Amino acid sequence: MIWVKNMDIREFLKDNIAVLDGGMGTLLQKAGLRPGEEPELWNITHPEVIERIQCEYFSAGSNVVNTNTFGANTLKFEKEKLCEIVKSAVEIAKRARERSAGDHAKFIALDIGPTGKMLKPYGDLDFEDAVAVFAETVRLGARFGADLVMIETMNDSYETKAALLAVKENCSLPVFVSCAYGEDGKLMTGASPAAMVAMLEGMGADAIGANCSLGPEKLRGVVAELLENASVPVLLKPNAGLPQSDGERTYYDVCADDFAREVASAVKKGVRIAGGCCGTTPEYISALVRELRGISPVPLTKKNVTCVSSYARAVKFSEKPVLIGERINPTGKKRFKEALREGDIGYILGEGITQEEKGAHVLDVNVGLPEIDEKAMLTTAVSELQAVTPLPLQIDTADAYAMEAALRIYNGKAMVNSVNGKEESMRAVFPLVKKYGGVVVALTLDENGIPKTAHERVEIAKKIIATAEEYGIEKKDIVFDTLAMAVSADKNAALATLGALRTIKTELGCHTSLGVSNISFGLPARDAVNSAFFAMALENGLSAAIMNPNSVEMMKTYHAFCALHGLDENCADYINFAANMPAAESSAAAPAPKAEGGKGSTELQNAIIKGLREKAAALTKQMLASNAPLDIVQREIIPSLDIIGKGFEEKTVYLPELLISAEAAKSAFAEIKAFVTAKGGASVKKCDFVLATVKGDVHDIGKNIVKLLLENYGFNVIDLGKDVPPEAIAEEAERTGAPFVGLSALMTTTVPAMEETIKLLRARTPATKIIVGGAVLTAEYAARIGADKYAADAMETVRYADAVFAEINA
Ligand code: B12
Repeated sequence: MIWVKNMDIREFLKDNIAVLDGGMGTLLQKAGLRPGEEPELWNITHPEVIERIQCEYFSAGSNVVNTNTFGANTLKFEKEKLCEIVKSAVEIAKRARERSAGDHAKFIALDIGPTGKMLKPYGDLDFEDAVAVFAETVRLGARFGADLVMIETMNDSYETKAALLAVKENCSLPVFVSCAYGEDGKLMTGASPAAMVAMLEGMGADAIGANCSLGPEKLRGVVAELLENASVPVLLKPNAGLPQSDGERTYYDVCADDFAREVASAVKKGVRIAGGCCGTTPEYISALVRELRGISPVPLTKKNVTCVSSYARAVKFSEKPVLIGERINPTGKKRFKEALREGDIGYILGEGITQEEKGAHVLDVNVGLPEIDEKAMLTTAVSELQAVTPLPLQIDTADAYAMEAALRIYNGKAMVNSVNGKEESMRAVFPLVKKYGGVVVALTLDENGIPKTAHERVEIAKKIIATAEEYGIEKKDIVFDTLAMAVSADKNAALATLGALRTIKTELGCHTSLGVSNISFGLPARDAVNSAFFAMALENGLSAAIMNPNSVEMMKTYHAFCALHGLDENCADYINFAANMPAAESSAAAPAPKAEGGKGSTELQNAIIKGLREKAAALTKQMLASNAPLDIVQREIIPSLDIIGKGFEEKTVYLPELLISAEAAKSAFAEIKAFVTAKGGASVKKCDFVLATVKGDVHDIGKNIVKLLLENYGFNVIDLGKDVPPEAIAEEAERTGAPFVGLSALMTTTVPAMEETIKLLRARTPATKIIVGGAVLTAEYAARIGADKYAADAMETVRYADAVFAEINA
């Protein structure tokens, strides 16, 4: 392959391995970049340094060199400055390419890193604002002549989606997307490589990979999962191992030769695009190029994986049938309709969580009612559901505007319900599936209605496949619903549906889905008919069922089928299901409810664990009628946060869930606070009490409880909030002359800030009594860092403060 300028890297990749560059940040630090200085500004202040490094990379054999624009975005720079930065970044890279040695292919990638902010609902950056931030940089990069875009080091799937959408909507350049996976093989917010491949490939990424975070050896598992799922080229750009410090300097623990050998072995397994991240240098790239000599690329293969995903989970359509919960749908449900009219999202979330608990793998979301704004309701329902359940969703609407809006903000690769054989339907839905990705449910009906025979339904399926192909949608992303019709109205209804199902599965090689319960319409004892039909359909190749997971009959059928079909090792799932069946249904006694892995033992605890803000507040309000406020804190709020915190430590819970639970805990606490305040608290004010969570720490739930109780006992609490620098605390203590200062810290990493604050207080207000608390502290540690008192909880704080106050005033 002879490289020519302006060649499309996708062409190059067809039969070549592409070598990327190595680290930039670490080299800039060596060249004098100071801590806190923005590396992107060096495009303007030190262009010669950037050019030298990039020239060295090209000369070492890199086919792709990134512009020095990792953090170049409008959140960090004014628009004009950003333009100047990106313009000079691309120009520098072009000069480096001209000056460099070797006549190998040389591409310039516009480098895009994360914004550093969390997106809503976990953080405060709006999804569309994130898209706009990335879009600005993308437009500049394309305008100044980058050959491709490299989105890298992303650690959250939602932000990655925003970045990719911005690229797709603002230029036609090829785009590679690479994420930073942790030791557990997941992104910080929980996505697995398979989930990321599903979403990114669906949206049209040209290559997908892993970079940064770890050395090449530790990324082996991640790479294997990427290769197993991705049909597009896989990219690998690891660190030179882990950073180590010898006291004076930081170095990385994998040398160039070991790095090159390990990365080359990944290339032999199928990686197509390889380079290095933090700690790697031109020497590493030279070693890699040497190691890759003579290795030919592993041919790319279509993986034909049918997969839907959420921010955390990938659900594959393979052997085990997929259960799609049908309950979020107002059809025939009076209470649901009321909830929709009243905008009662809590009801919808409750339906979602129950179905998840009952074993659904995907949740159908249909909120269509003529009298409501479906687009607004659907997007709200989708984002709120995604905040409380990791299950992928099936967006179910006949309104293309609502569908687009929901697909746009969906975090992952959604199921789309539905398209059908009508021209109009296909023209409306396929472009959306192409743009946002998705697995679309296709109903085998067209302008002439629902055909009576299996044969005609299969013909419609063929037409749908052919039209989808025109839009660039592969048949792996279509799941056919051959339409279950009431058997009470047509005795052959079930057989026609099953015949079409079998042919589509075996002859057309497509996955299938059915809304199972329609079959029994008009009949008594519907569960019996539904579950028999479900079993027949599964036997005829049903891949997924839209069904009611609360129906014990249906779940029995499902678990029995899986066990009988060799899909359930040692019948473990079946046995577990049978053991937990409601007592009336099972011959064994139903187990008593108990707190088990990740679950609370009361309704309020579970509401907090699940992050149901409204429910947590409502339950707390109810409980306040007959329980002491502090008891609710001790018995409900703290244990539930402990459960979620333990899950977080054990990596069964990810940051989004932790954040959502904290929000629910706060809403419960707000009720308690309102209750206590309304009761009036103490009437006599005792004295000032300065309270703060120390610098670097944003945990404030515990501190706020302490505050509430102190106020209730008559102290005038001056709450400085969270993440408070030592100086600010000392200043306030000095200004007020408060006899007490309370400090909270919840992380090992922030205890030093507590110690620093105590030192400062001792110097400036030696008479102040310092009380410390927070989950990581112990009495011994508190004594060691010079505190007067360690209090394990809010009540102990009050008792101590009261005692000292009495002493002072004696
Ligand atoms: C909720 C929570 C969050 C919420 C906080 C929301 C908020 N507004 O507070 C969010 C999601 C934002 C969060 C973020 C993070 N968290 Co967090 N979080 C928790 C969690 C689950 C519960 C904390 C809590 O509120 N407990 C309930 C309260 C009531 O208990 P408490 O604080 O101990 O308070 C009581 C007593 O200690 C005492 N007390 C507290 N303060 C004070 C002050 C005084 C003066 C006194 C006298 C007494 C006192 O009285 C209180 C009432 O009885 C804990 C796990 C756990 N079980 O503790 C992890 C935990 C603290 N978080 C942890 C981590 C790692 C993080 C993150 C770094 C995660 C990340 N990768 O981003 C970030 C940190 C951000 C930062 N810079 O601070 C780790 C800390 C590990 C460690 N040992 O250092 C923990 C332990 C989880 C874990 N097991 O891994 N977190």
